[in-house]
Parts: sequence; structure tokens; C-alpha cells
Amino acid sequence: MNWREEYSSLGFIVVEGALSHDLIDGHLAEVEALLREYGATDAATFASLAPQADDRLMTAMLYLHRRGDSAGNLLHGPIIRSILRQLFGGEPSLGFARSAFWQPERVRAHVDTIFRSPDPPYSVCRTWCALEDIHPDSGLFYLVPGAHRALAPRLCGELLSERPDLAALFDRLGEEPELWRRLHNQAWPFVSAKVESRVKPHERFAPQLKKGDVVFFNPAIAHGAFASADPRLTRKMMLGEWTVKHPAGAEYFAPLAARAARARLSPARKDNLIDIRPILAARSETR
Ligand SMILES: O=C(O)CCC(=O)C(=O)O
Ligand SMILES: [Fe+2]
Repeated sequence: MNWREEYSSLGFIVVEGALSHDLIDGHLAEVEALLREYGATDAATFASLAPQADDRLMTAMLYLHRRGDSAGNLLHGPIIRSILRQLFGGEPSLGFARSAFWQPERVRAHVDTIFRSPDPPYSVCRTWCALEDIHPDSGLFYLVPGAHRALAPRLCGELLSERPDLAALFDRLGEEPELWRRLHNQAWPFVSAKVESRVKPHERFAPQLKKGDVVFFNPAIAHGAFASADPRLTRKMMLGEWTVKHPAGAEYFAPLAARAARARLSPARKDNLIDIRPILAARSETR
């Protein structure tokens, strides 16, 4: 199986040694300085940041990743770019990015989106980059292989039949792609409650990651993170979300950054949504 087939059937690939250790070290120094500015010096102080400070930190973090030399060079390095270019069949564009030093609480199994096609060409991809050798007790990131095909489309079907309000929004996406974010936010509690309950413990696969390794994953795959078993441990990682670059040069921004930047940037974002209704229809016919 080549890596594209693997990505297609499992929903993710792990690329070892994709990032330069020197660039990682430079980036870690920038992130550490930013965290310190916000008073986050360990897992406890990080977890107890007030929501507003946390929002501000995340926005500053995003700008550090868009502007910072080390982060820029890391994220836009040749291996990441080349893999994304091949997945997308076009130039990748960074939607959002953040780095974190700790994973104090577990992240329940979830999908980042059920509204994207699990099939090529991929409209969106996330990169989970290990910025140190990840300690097994530090709150491992896990994925559920194949769940982007087995689970996400089914949840989408359930959502559309159980929630007429959301189905109405879904139907408008073709003409108004910017509704995607609203649909995503409104659907989130419904979807995430279902995912955790349907994913069995033995289905959660946590790759052992070393500094510089990168997991590329389809955000429709079920994934999450275990809780850290030892609050003294760090889990240094950098996350990025990528979409294929839009010809008009429109930028894709996460809502957090969009809120902060609304005054300056026109929200002329066009999501490269793929209509997954034919896929759902084809699947239900074969069942
Ligand atoms: O912190 C983690 O490992 C979870 C990350 C996650 O949910 C994501 O990358 O979409
Ligand atoms: Fe996620």
C-alpha cells in the first residue's frame, strides 16, 4: 500500500523525521516565551488560564505561527508541503496553527468535521507535529483507523435526518459556503456526544512519536488525547490545519482569529467543501 492509499483507507499517515530539530528548537524558544508572557509555566498554570486570557493567548499563538520565522519554516518545510500538495492536487494554505507544551486533561474522542468528504481530493488535512520525543504518560494523541469512512458519514446521515434545522443549513452550503462554520459549531455538541460513545477503547491507536515526526490526518477521522498520567511531563506538539489554496487568494481563518481580525480582514473565505451527499446516497444503497 502506498502512502496515499494508506491515508485514504486509514485516514492518517505518520511521517517520521519530517522536521528539522534545529528549527524545532528555535520554535520551542518562541513558544515558551509567549507562554511565559501569559503566565503559563507548567501544566497547572496553563490549565487555569482564565477564558479571556486563553482566547488572547490562542490568537497570539496563531499569529506567531503565521509570522514567526521558525514556525513558518517548520510548517512550510519541504516534506509537509510536498505531501499536502500531493493530497490536495494544489497548493496548501495554512488555516490555523498552535503549539502546546502540556496535555493535562483528556480530549474526548471527536471528529473535527463530518461535513467533508472522506475521499480524494482531500479538502482539508491536519498535521500533528511532535516537537519532542513524546512520553507515553504525557497524554498521547490517538486516532481511530478507518473511522473517517466507517463512522463520520453515518453521523452526518444521522445528523441530517434527526436535525432538520441543521439539514436546512447543510442544503444551503452549495450557494453559501461561508455557512460551513455555523453549521460546524451548531452540530458540534450533537456529533461529539455520539463519537465518544461509539468508539471502543481498543480501537484507539496512539502512534509512538519522536521529535520531528508528523501525523497527517483527515479531520473526519475520530481522534482525541488521553489524559496525562504525570503533571510534571510535557507533551510538546504543534498542530496545523490546511486547506487547498483558493485561486482567488481568499484566506481561511479559524473563528478565533477571524473574531480578532474581523476589523482588518474581509471574510471573503470560500471553503472548498465537497458535497458528500452523493457519497451518503451511494452508501445507503449498498447497505
Ligand atoms: O491535543 C490533542 O492531541 C488533540 C488534538 C486534536 O484534537 C486535533 O488535532 O484536532
Ligand atoms: Fe481534533
